[in-house]
Amino acid sequence: MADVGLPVDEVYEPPARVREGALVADMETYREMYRRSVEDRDAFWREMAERFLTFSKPFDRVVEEDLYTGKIAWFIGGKLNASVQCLDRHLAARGDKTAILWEGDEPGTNRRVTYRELSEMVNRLANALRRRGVRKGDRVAIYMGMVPELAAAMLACARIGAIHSVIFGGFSPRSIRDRIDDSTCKAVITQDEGRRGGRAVPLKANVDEALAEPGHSVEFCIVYRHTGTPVNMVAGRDEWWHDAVANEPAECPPEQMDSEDPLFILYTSGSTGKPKGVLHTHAGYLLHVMCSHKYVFDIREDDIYCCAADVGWITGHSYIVYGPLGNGSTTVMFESIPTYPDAGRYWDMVDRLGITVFYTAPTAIRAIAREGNEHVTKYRRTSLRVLGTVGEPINPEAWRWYFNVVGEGRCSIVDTYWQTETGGHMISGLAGATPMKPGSGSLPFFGVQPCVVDEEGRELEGNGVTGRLCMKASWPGMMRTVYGDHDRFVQTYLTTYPGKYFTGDGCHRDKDGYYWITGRVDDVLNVSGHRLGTAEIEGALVGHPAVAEAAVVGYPHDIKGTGIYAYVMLKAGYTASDELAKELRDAVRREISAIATPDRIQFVEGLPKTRSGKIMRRILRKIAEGEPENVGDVTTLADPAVVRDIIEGVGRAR
Ligand code: 6R9
Repeated sequence: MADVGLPVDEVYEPPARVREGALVADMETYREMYRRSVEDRDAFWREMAERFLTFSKPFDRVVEEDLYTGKIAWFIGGKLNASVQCLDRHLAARGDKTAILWEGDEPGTNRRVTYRELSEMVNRLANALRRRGVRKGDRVAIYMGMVPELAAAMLACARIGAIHSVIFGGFSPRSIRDRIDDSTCKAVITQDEGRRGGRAVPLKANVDEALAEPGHSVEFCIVYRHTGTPVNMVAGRDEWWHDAVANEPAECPPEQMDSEDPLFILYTSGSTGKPKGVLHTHAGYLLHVMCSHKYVFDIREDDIYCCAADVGWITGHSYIVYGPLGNGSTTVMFESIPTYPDAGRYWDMVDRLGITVFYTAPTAIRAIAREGNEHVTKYRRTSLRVLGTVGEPINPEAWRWYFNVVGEGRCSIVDTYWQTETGGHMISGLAGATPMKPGSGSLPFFGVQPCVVDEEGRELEGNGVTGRLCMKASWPGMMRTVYGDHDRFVQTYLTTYPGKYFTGDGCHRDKDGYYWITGRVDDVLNVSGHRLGTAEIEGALVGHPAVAEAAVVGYPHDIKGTGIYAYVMLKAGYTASDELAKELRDAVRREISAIATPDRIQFVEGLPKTRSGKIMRRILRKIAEGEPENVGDVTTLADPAVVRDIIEGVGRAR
């Protein structure tokens, strides 16, 4: 059996043009900085905090942590405000610099919002919120599309010390209500409609439905007018954004926040229970995302930086809003989808906006790669210097396509491993320094102390080990608690392996100390007593030229205990056949081992995904187990219809 992390024996050096002038341009510098960040942690983070943040009252101590009780605090005693870090500090030198470069749903519809304009928007809205009774510590729900006002709403909350809870614009009214109730939000900021891939998203109507049943905590809604489509406005509750800010001054004194005061809540699903409200704070979170944004992507003053994620997810919070704005960068906000109007949209946008750093997810890369290279090669892409990936392990095939076809070998790829809970990057290369291996997140970011443990929690020392990924110490951007349920925080993350933070991911550390994430351990299959990562099998399937995407789950098997069920989506131009199924089995056998051979292969037209692009294995598992009636709620999927198609196709599995 091959290594579980499926390490690929290929190394790519960062291209010379990327290394030249980089903040960290060689591995010696990285190693020395990393060494200091763990061996002399206080001094390292004190220096970083002083360099990246502006405290109105300096902090007394750097860190206090107890990974048994989950009491974690950074930059203790310091006072600052995240909105000041992202706006006020930049006004003198960068007031006229574009803060947010918006690309609307239709190609070429752009808006440039300078730091000065953004600051005014934020201050006016902050005043409006304060006037309506929002105080420090109050929760405010934000349910919007990808418009600059979304970032402004977040920063306006931060300015007055309110805790924002952004709810992804694709969530259903039920999910909105659950989240509003869980953190008793006092207000909702929304918009009339969003736009995505030529379709309207009824944001305001969804909020109305969420609030239809009485008994909620919401006192008022502010509605930003985006598409202009008429929406229902509830008298005494709803007010237009433009009316609410019309007479507000463009200056709003920021609340002086303690380093450890909450900045936001973001709900994320675990393997069990309802979504958890992951809580992040002002100083530690902001420092971690600014510092990682700067070093990982090697951000320079003139960069046009684009993270194509949605602000409704942690990637958007950290690497569209807080990291880039904290650093005074120009951050692109993309309202559309990678395949609208066609699979060339990203590269069309890259050329028109002059994007230099581009950050997206493997699922998007695979989706556009299957449509053919001509969608890429018809654009120049000469502005690109750094490419990033996040969200799931990237299979080497997709990595090579990103590197060779999109980047033409001229760009570095940073594969950034992290989680909602971690706030920012945990394992990632630095664009200008780290030799790249396709499919590996590579090495820990500064201050991050990963370790690999076996199932009993024993730490596996040295290289060439496979196990579960934990963190031995806290880092500034670490979540502080589950909102309203500290026990759940401790239970979920700190008790599986006492004294360590458990990521829930499996991983392999190769001979060079590079980390290879093998996927959630909840997805590990035990086949005839052999452990297999679903991601590993998927990687082997996707390595076949006919395969666009694959998802593997386990199902009960009389002899093996767990059998392997593979859902396979083919690239355009290929058709399902027994022959192809055989070829795929051979490929898996070849890539991994005979024990990894799928027992059943079902060719499908699409896979059930959340709107953030994560495959919903729970659903696929139920179908593979022969219990399609138990797939549960599919309404939050990007395309609920695929589930029906898959269920209908079960009989044709080969
Ligand atoms: C940022 C984000 C977290 C989970 C995480 C892991 C997977 C994220 C990855 C990756 C391999 C990467 N993941 N980035 N796996 N390589 N570069 O995605 O946060 O939505 O909370 O998901 O995503 O399994 O545990 P979140």
